Formats: sequence, C-alpha cells, structure tokens
Amino acid sequence: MQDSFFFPVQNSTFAPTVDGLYYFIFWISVFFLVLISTLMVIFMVKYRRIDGVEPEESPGHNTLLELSWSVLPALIVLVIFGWGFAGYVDMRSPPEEAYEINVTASMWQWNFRYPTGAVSDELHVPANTPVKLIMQSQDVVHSLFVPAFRVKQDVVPGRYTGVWFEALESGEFDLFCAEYCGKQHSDMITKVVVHTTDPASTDLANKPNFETWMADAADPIKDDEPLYESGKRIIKMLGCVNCHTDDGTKKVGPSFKGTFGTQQKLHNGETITVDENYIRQSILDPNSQIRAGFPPGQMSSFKGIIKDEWIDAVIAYFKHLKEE
Ligand code: HEC
Ligand SMILES: [Cu+2]
Repeated sequence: MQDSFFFPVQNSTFAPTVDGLYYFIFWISVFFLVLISTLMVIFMVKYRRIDGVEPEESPGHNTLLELSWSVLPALIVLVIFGWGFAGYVDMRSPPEEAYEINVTASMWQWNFRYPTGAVSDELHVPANTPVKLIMQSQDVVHSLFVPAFRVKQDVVPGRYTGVWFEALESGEFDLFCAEYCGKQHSDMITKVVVHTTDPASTDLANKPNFETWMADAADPIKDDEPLYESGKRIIKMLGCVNCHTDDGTKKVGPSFKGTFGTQQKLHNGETITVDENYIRQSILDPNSQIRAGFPPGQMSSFKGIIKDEWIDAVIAYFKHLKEE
C-alpha cells in the first residue's frame, strides 16, 4: 500500500474505482488541453495575416469532422457518467450485513458508539468487513471525511445520514471534519484504527485484533482496579482529554486536578461547590452551568454517550486527583 502523487493510500474497496475515474478524467483533460493548445498555436502561425496576401475562400464545412467532435465527446461524457453513477450507487448501498456504528458529531469532536456499548473518540473498525456509519450532529453541519477510504459524507442536525466502506488493511488513517463548523473546526481531526479480525494476530501497528479491542472498550470499568483508574481510562476514551487536563493546566476547559470540593464562580456570578452533582450535570448538560473565565458552548452534552457507571468512575477520578 503506497500513496501516490495525487492520493493517499488506497485502503477501501471504493478507492480503486474513485481513483480510476479520477485518472480517466484527468488524462482526458490533459489530452485535450495539449491537442487544442497545440492546434491553436499551429493555426495562429499558419493562418496569420500577411500583408499583400488575400484570404482564400472558405472551403465550406467538413461533415465527418463536425460529427466526430460532437459525438466523441458525448460518448466520453456518457462513459464518465456511467462509471461515476455505478460507483455512486455502490457507495450509497450498504450491504445488509454491514457492521453498524453510531456517530455523533458536535463542536468540536466525534463520538463513535458500537453495538457492544463501547464508545470511543477514534473510529475503530474491523478490516475486510463492511462497516456502516449512522451519523447525526448535535449542532451544526459537519462532514466525515476519511481520505484513505475515499468517503466523505455530511453530518446534519435533525436527521441521520449514512456512509459505508470496507477497509482493506489494518493501520491508522486520518479522519477529518470536512465542513467548516466554527472556530475549532480543525480540532475535529482524529483517527480511524483498522484492526485485523484474525484472533491470533496483532498486526503491524501492534494493535490488538478487533475483538480484543472491543472487549476492552465495551467494558472500561475493570473489577480488578480502583474505580478512579477506570475513570481515567474513560476520560481518554471519550476524548475529554482533548479539552481537559489532569495536571492543573488550563486547556479549552478547566483542569480536573484539585477542583473537587472547591468553590468556583460561574459565568452568572453564582458560586457553586464542585461536588458529585455538579460534575454529573456538567457532563450531561454542560451549558447549564458555565465556569467563569471559560466560554460557553464549547463542551457538548455527553447524554446518551456516557453511561451512569462511567460518570461514577469519572467522579472517583476527580476525588483521586484531589488527594494526589
Ligand atoms: C470540546 C472541549 C471539551 C470536551 C471534549 C469536554 N469538555 Fe468538559 N468543559 C469544557 C469547557 C470549555 C468547560 C468550561 C465551561 C463549562 O462549564 O461548560 C468544561 C467544563 C466541564 C466540567 C466542569 C468543570 C469545572 O471545573 O467547572 C466538567 C466536570 C467537565 N467539563 C467534564 C467533562 C468530561 C467528563 C468530558 C468527557 C466526557 C468533557 N468534559 C469533555 C470543554 C470540554
Ligand atoms: Cu465539524
């Protein structure tokens, strides 16, 4: 698998069709650009006006030539249409047995939810398996774009949109938001991790196979460790760490370190205590209580994404950070 001059690696079953059609159009354009420009220059020189030479009478028209320069381009355009339409229909028709993943886009993050209950902020998919994404937006129009798969689809508030693909080889690939969605639009870059499905193997990128990853992600609360460790895993898994730190430094949002039990000022002048309920509400309805000094509307709700037990674990982690 190699990237080419125009394209990143081809890592989905769509990629050869998309690239093939692109190159077809590209080389036809190059051919006509050269043909037409060259003829133009030749004719300009050959038929230039020369003093004392009278223009010859026009020979009339050439039926064969005129028919062919109308019919040939029409045929080429039809080929392009047929090729593109077949590819489009294929891309719009996910196989029935496709593995379904729910996608939520919001300003400015992705959340991926799997049939097992697992949640992640990077997209994890099995190799050589059709995968269908069922996508919705919590706020504005976003667009999911995976260059290596050659798929791009808008994610719109108030309705589901879908896209499907079948990844070929395991590895990590870029996933972008391709619709300008506000100030931190560029934060919506994340990864697609393609896992092998071979239970006996960990692949080149040294990632666990899909089932192993899934088993771990579906149940982030491990019985054999303190609850706060699970909380730490969960804030990574959900991408909270893109905006919050646990070392006291301020990022997009306040650091989690040392805030539990303290009194803090809100945007509206009120003073609150950072306790279990405040944390829970901040996660489920972040805009109901905005910390003074932080812009509202940055964090989107994790309602329906985070589970109650996971919130417990996150709270345990807040308490642990207080003691540390
Ligand atoms: C896109 C950035 C972003 C992400 C992702 C994000 N937050 Fe926030 N968060 C903020 C901002 C900004 C604030 C401060 C404004 C406010 O209170 O809404 C905040 C406030 C909070 C607060 C209140 C903290 C305090 O000291 O007042 C908690 C608790 C919190 N977030 C938890 C989480 C958890 C848990 C996650 C992951 C499940 C998460 N956040 C993901 C940006 C983010
Ligand atoms: Cu976006």
